[in-house]
Amino acid sequence: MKLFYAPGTCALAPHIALEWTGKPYETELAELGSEAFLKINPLGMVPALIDGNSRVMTQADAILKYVEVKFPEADLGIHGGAFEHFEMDEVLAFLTGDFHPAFWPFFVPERFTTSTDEADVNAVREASFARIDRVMTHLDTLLDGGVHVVGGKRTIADPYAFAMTRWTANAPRSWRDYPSVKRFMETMLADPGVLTAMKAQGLQ
Ligand SMILES: N[C@@H](CCC(=O)N[C@@H](CS)C(=O)NCC(=O)O)C(=O)O
Repeated sequence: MKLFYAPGTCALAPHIALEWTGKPYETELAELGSEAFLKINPLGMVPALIDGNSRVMTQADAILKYVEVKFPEADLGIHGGAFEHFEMDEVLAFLTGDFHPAFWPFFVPERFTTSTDEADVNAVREASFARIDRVMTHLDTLLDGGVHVVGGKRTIADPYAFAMTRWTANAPRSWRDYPSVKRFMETMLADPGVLTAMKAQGLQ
């Protein structure tokens, strides 16, 4: 299994999940924007995963789910019935559809305006602060003083939330300003698998 990643991106999530499985895997640094990587993922984004001779798999939540299902012994899924599984899917949809996009105008504001005026670009970036605060506040509510995002246990949702919450380090309100998120992040930052994946990506 080979994971294509770029340091500190949402690809850190499947990297941690793979680490938690305890099974062997490889990683390859993707050169974002390069012709070579566009041949691997025409969308030009990480993460991407290849399992043996499989086609290239994309989309962070789908890749995380693949790792969960492929390695049941790692117990990275939710326990319970229909409602508990709904809660897991609800959280994954929130992380993919609400949380992640809140950061796009923060990181690449120039993509969200046709203006090249620096003040306009900065205005787009500033507009992202309220959206980021909104999703961080919701994550804080989901955590509710606990250290897992869903189901009261370790699941693929934890590294997904962790990888993206790190991005608030340079936002006006960082993860340290949300009490439950802070506790969650500090717990994750003490996890050996998280530390191994971070070190492999050159992060601290
Ligand atoms: N829908 C994709 C989005 C992935 C994504 O936005 N990846 C970012 C890094 S976190 C990326 O590769 N960006 C490169 C670019 O936009 O050029 C997913 O959930 O996997």
